[in-house]
Amino acid sequence: MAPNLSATAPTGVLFEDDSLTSQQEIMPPKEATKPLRKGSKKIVWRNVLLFIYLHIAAFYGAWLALTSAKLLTSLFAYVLYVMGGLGITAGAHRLWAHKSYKAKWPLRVLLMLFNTLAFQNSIWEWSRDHRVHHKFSETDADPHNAKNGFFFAHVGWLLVKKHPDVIAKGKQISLDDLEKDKVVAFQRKYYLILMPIVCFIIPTMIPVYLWGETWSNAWYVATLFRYCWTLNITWLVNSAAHFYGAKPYDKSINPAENLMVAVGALGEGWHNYHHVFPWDYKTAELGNYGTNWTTLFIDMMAKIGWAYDMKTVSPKVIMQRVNRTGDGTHIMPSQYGKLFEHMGDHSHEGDLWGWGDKDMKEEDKETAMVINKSSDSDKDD
Ligand code: ST9
Ligand code: ZN
Ligand code: ZN
Repeated sequence: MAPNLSATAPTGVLFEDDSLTSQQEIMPPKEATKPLRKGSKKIVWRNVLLFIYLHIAAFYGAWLALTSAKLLTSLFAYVLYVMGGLGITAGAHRLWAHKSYKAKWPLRVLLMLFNTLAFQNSIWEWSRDHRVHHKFSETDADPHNAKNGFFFAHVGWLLVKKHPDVIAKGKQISLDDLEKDKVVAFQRKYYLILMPIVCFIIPTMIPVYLWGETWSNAWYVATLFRYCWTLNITWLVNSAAHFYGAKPYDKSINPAENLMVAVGALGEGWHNYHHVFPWDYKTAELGNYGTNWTTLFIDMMAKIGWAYDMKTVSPKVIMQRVNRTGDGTHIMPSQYGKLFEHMGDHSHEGDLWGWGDKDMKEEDKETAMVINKSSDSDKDD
């Protein structure tokens, strides 16, 4: 159909057959002039097929849980989800990627085993990619750059080759602490033996041998449904919590406060706070255990002395940041924030990956509150 043009001036690129538009005016949109993103869109078909199988099997497992599996098998799957989840949240995430607290060796071993149960690659690889995610957040160097869309941030990034920037920029991040940790090194070295045993074989055998479950129910419910569920909940932190929610701490970034994700991900949905203060062991401002089981777990471990030097941000520094860059949705009364308006600014500029980032300001270290402080923590941070 011919366009109905009332004006005589050329209209620019409205219709491809617009006779009033000269060829010179038909410029490709700016985006299209960019070179194609090298590497990152090369599909890895092995992963695509494995994830399709996993998701179909997980749906079948959910159906079996409702129709034929023993209640104990479903409860077992739930407990495994929480254990594997803690291996990611309290382990790979808050302990190893962000150094937001320290753990004695028994807790590190426990978290390493929990982490292996979740099979999200070795702690070393997970932490490296996660530091890169924080330090170069939402750029091509971010492994699951949410600017590429919800699907890419959720799972798409695991189905394609990495963007060259991820690898180049990733090499700039210090991993010395992870190299030195013997528990991390052990898991990395034996990952391909440990992971199948801990994530797939033992969870399938326990229901069969301990309470007479069928192999099929054990495999599809306790193993594949539970694994797929834990993966998707984790991925929601990268997808949903980078798209939906309020931004009380920094409105200029995409990570947001997402209650639904926080509940499912054992406290990891308070993502606006977490990207602003990645070295806070609570990954949230308030110590609300109901929406943050991981904080409850770490605090319990601190009670028996296995967790210590838990770093958190002082209310004064938080309110300064809320006043300066928040979107106005912070739950504290605004007058409370105003009290701190003139107190100077100790909050972070630029992205940090966590405690010990070379760009972390000394004054931020000094104003941090350290809970359950160890006597040797000064030389050891
Ligand atoms: C999984 C991980 O699901 C999920 C992580 C989610 C993170 C969430 C964070 C949110 C906050 C925490 C919330 C937790 C909530 C938990 C709730 C729980 C209830 N820097 O990797 P390659 C080098 S995993 C520097 O093969 P390709 C690398 O060393 C699921 N260098 O890249 C290597 O060098 P060399 C199961 C880097 O070929 C080379 O590059 N696992 C970096 O592009 C090639 O490395 C899978 O599905 C870096 N950052 O392949 C496996 N990265 O050769 C998926 C790489 O010298 N992965 N390098 O050794 C793969 O198959 C591949 O990695 C790929 C990319 C296809 C994705
Ligand atoms: Zn994030
Ligand atoms: Zn993080």
